[in-house]
Formats: sequence, C-alpha cells, structure tokens
Amino acid sequence: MEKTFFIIKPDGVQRGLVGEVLHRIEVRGFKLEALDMRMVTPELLSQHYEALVDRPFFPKIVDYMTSGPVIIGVFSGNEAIASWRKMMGATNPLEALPGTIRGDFAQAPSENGATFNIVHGSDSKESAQREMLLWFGKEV
Ligand code: DAT
Ligand code: MG
Repeated sequence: MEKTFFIIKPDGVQRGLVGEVLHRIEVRGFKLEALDMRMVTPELLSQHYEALVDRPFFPKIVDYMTSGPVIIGVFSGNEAIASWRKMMGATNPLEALPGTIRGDFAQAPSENGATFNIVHGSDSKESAQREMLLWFGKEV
C-alpha cells in the first residue's frame, strides 16, 4: 500500500471539477486518507516547487496557484504514485492523452501563459513523503 499527495489546482476548483477528479480517484479503488481546501502562499509554493523556483516561468506558477483556493489531499492504494501520474497525463495538456485528467479537461498553454493543468501529483516516494509533511504538517 502506497500513499500519494495530490492537489486540485485553482482552475480545477473554479471550473467545478473537484467532484470529477475525486470521482476518478474513488472509482479506481483508491482510498482518500486526507482532504482540505485552502489558499496557498508564495512561500509554501517555493518549498513545494523547490526544484523550479529559479526557472523563468516560476512567477507564472505563483500567480496561477494563488489565484484561488486549492484542494489538497492524500490517497492510498497499490502503486498510488505512478497510477496517479498516469491518471493526470503529461505536464503540458497538449501532450496529455485523452482519458487522462489533463487530456480531458485542459488546453495547451497560450503563448507566454501559465500551464493550467488542473492537478498535481507527487513524482516519487520521497516527494510524496516530503509533500504530505509540507502541506499537512504531519504524517497522513
Ligand atoms: P508536473 O506537474 O507534471 O509534475 P513539473 O513538476 O515538472 O510537472 O512542473 C510543475 C508545474 O510547473 C507544471 O504542472 C506546470 C509548470 N511547468 C513545468 N514545466 C514548465 C515549462 N517548461 N513551462 C511552463 N510551465 C511549466
Ligand atoms: Mg511535479
């Protein structure tokens, strides 16, 4: 049994896709372990995306991710981390296959725009552990 950390980003919340995303997690047989809605601070984002803070597009990520509330959560199941990465689809919605969340609900970024791609998911056991502690402040 493995746990992964996920975010439904502000575009997902604003567009009314919370139920759709949680439904996909539940019907796949994963178990929700934690769920919360909150506004995000730029400071927390800098920690969350520590590998990306020096990239030129980081300010756009901050504007996007602080534009409204997000849903954060943890779910568990077999190979939860890799399964959720596949369910999300590729980072750029242009490359995300139909059937994935990003491929079904998001468009390619506009020129000079942020990548509005609905969801986040941890990319390894280490980042799942780190992100759960960072966002929930405790073991989930
Ligand atoms: P993912 O969200 O698929 O794990 P990531 O961790 O590499 O992708 O990047 C985090 C977010 O940053 C991603 O969802 C969108 C944005 N991003 C990543 N690479 C980008 C790029 N080259 N140009 C613009 N935005 C980018
Ligand atoms: Mg990532």
